[in-house]
Amino acid sequence: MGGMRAPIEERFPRPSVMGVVNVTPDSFSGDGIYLRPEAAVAEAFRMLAAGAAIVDVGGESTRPGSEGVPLAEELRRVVPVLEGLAGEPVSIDTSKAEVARRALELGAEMVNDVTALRGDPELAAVVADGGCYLCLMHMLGSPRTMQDNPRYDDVVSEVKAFLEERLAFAVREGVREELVCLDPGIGFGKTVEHNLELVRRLDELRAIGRPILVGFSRKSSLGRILGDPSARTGTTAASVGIAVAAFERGATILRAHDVREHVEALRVAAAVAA
Ligand code: HH2
Repeated sequence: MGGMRAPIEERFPRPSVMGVVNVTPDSFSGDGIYLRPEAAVAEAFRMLAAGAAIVDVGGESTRPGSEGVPLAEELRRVVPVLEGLAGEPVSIDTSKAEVARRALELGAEMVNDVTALRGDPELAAVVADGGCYLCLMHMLGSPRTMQDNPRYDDVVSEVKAFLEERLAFAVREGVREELVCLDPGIGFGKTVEHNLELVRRLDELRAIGRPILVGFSRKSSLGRILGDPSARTGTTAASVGIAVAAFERGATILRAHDVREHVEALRVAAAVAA
């Protein structure tokens, strides 16, 4: 599991794109075409060739309303894909310690846990022992119920306090702080206005001092902003637009399905910022 890793902001300079590889039958974004491992691996290689800094492999859908998936099924989905991506930069999107352990053995360099180490009491130790990168994400409630009327007094300060607390927890459990990035969890217990407010005031999350990952790609808020109140997904162009807005407000890693479009747009936005 390879020595001391560089700080996450060195390994993933701003902006870096994380490509989404969902090995699930039921992803919200309708991209669950990768249940065949060869198809998922081929798509991941296309993303890397298009400029993704890392690909995020997930075998459990976390879309609104979804239930969890048993350990054996999650392993059955992701292990062949991880094997096919040996030697490539891979993140494992899981909240299960055993899935993370297998993924790290197979060369994954990041654990992306949408429960921010609340889901499985063993996961913190797996990450600490593996010396891998870690993404801690905010979620209100659980995927089954999170979109049932989410409420905050101030969404940004509540998400910030949560991420600070989970970061402190991870460090107490032995995770090196410089390996951690933080994520506001777009769509995870948030209305359209909550999601927009989190991007608008991203500087307040940056003030925690850790790189920020934003995953707004194809999420339903984008379709709703474009005028469809019952939208379940967003378009590529809308995804790119919000990714550039997030980058300009300090985001470091952008999690995206349409990698080439994001890489090109962000490269131009970064040239303006330079
Ligand atoms: N969003 C999804 C899944 N994992 N991880 C992080 N860190 N941030 C996110 O915003 C995030 C995430 C949901 O999107 P997707 O993977 O496209 O869909 P599904 O969970 O339905 O497979």
